[in-house]
Amino acid sequence: MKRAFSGIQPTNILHIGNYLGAIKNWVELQNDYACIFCVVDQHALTVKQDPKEFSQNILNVAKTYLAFGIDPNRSIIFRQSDVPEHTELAWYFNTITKIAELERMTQFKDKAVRHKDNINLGLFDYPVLMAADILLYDAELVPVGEDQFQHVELTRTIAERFNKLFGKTFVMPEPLVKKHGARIMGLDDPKKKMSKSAASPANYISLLDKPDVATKKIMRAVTDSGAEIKFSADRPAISNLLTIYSLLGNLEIKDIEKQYAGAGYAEFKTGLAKVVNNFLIEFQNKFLKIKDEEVKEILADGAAKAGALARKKIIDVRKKLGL
Ligand code: AQP
Repeated sequence: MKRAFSGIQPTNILHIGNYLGAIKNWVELQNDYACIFCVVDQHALTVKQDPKEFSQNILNVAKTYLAFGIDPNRSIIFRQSDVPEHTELAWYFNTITKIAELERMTQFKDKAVRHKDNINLGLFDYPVLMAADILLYDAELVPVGEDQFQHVELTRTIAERFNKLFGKTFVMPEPLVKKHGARIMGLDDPKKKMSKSAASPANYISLLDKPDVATKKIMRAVTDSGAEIKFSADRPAISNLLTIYSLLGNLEIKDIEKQYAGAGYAEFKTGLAKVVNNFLIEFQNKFLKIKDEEVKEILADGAAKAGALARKKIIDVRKKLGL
């Protein structure tokens, strides 16, 4: 069976964009791929974390995977810091990655603006660690949202370069970016993607938002000029809300447009809030039933399985490098 790898940073509680752009696709992939899903906690350290909150966020991300249907009996679920081969491989990749290549990464440029007081080396080097995450496991497929596409491209460049320099070692991974939901935009700024480390919680709908909080965020979401409920490239705000409505409500956009023909934003947003809250309540009911202890056991088991694969690979890499 071919292998797929993906991960999410525990920088906060996950949002509906993380679900629609990533986890939703992972659940289906389990039927056709041997999947490895990581909680990439070392990546998250590139942005300031409160240690206590961070520990709980790590468990919560794994719990989110489980609540959405990632099955630990079929897929490996583990955390990055439990398998030190990730950072070891990243170091080797650092020595063959060009600074100019990292300077082109849009996520770095974007985060450097948002986290002006903490533009650290780890933030700059993030894509190299991500390349190590993927290549360590010979993953053929990497399901991600659109924002991560550039990082997977760089991963391919690094794999190709290493293979050329030291002989065939790494499998060339393919990104899997789904057409719908790959880029859910911020509710407070539909020109930028929804992001869990955004400065304001009004940017995102967290998967653990209570219904009244989610409703408030939706009712206050930015709208475009013109009152029509119609999807269009030059109307990013309403198009984003329609996308969310369609994906969480399992409805075609054209049917939603028909339903709200002649209606105002308030009526449409009330309908959207209902759909979002139904989705959140169903998720939260499952999430809250999963105990921390249960998650810790699943992560330990996952680390043992991932660690065995990683050790085998790193031995080969060291040999190729002459170490
Ligand atoms: N807005 C989004 N729409 C669709 N997919 C998204 N993803 C993230 N935001 C959206 C996808 O979710 C996965 C997890 O991403 P991550 O946590 O590793 O980092 P990220 O891409 O930087 O996500 P965030 O939410 O913006 O987190 P922060 O604020 O911590 O950086 C990836 O597959 C991503 O594509």
